[in-house]
Amino acid sequence: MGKLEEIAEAIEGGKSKIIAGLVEEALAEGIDPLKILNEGMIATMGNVGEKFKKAEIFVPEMLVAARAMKKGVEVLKPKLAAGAATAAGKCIIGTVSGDLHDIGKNLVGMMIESAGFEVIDLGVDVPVDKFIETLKENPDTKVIAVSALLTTTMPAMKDTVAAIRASGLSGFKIIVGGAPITQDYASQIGADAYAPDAASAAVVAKQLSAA
Ligand code: B1M
Repeated sequence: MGKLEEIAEAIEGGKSKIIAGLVEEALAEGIDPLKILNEGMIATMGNVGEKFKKAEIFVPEMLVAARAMKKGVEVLKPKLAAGAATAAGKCIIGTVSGDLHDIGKNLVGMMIESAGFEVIDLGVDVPVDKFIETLKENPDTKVIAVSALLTTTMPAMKDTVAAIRASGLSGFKIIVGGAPITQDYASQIGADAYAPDAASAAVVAKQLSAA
């Protein structure tokens, strides 16, 4: 079995204790960190989601897989976020109210940080008021990044964008993303940009903050 398959199997089986070692071994074998992330980890979470949809596994299995993935990402982080250098400004990031998914949001935060931003991570299940309060405390914020993973929390994303606009605060751009989010939806709710994945979120953040 190849190292990526071993990583995938360990994540799917929620083997948090061995995942860090496997990722280190993969890096030592010279496997590209992005390949480990995309093929060994993100693709595996897709499989986990499919199995959940078919009721082959349940929430506890999804949870332990997520924990294992986080442990693996910790090992990859210094490799993926190696480029942090220039001061691009502040970015406030969070997953919307009612939504507890944070792996994608954490990856987005990590890539935005490596693009030179100071990232203020509000975590998951972030009430609209928290975004606005943090924005008031950090008037030099350049980017607000809002994540949602559930179709049922897409309305919370819409409310978040609307409330930020209604606050009258300005000088920043809003980027949205997450599995159920599309460019169309982003435009519909008045976000400045949509990004399909963490790497493009960092590129878009940089472009918008320079505009
Ligand atoms: Co949940 N879950 N989950 N879950 N979960 C999904 C999302 C689901 C698709 C599974 C499925 O049914 N196939 C499904 C949603 C269905 C839908 O809405 N249509 C689902 C469900 C139903 C649920 C619960 C309702 C289950 C239940 O309780 N019955 C429940 C909801 C809890 C809540 O939030 N209130 C729930 C709970 C959980 C756990 C807590 C157990 C766990 C999350 C743990 C954690 O995050 N700490 C979990 C997990 C692990 C998943 C799956 C399996 C994996 C998610 C993940 O981490 N993917 C997921 C299935 C799937 O995604 N295929 C699923 C890897 C990650 C890297 O990808 O987050 O998509 P992702 O991020 C991507 C892009 O989306 C993008 O960049 C990242 C890649 O580079 N991106 C952005 C994300 N945010 C962005 C922001 C941006 C730009 C890009 O700009 C700001």
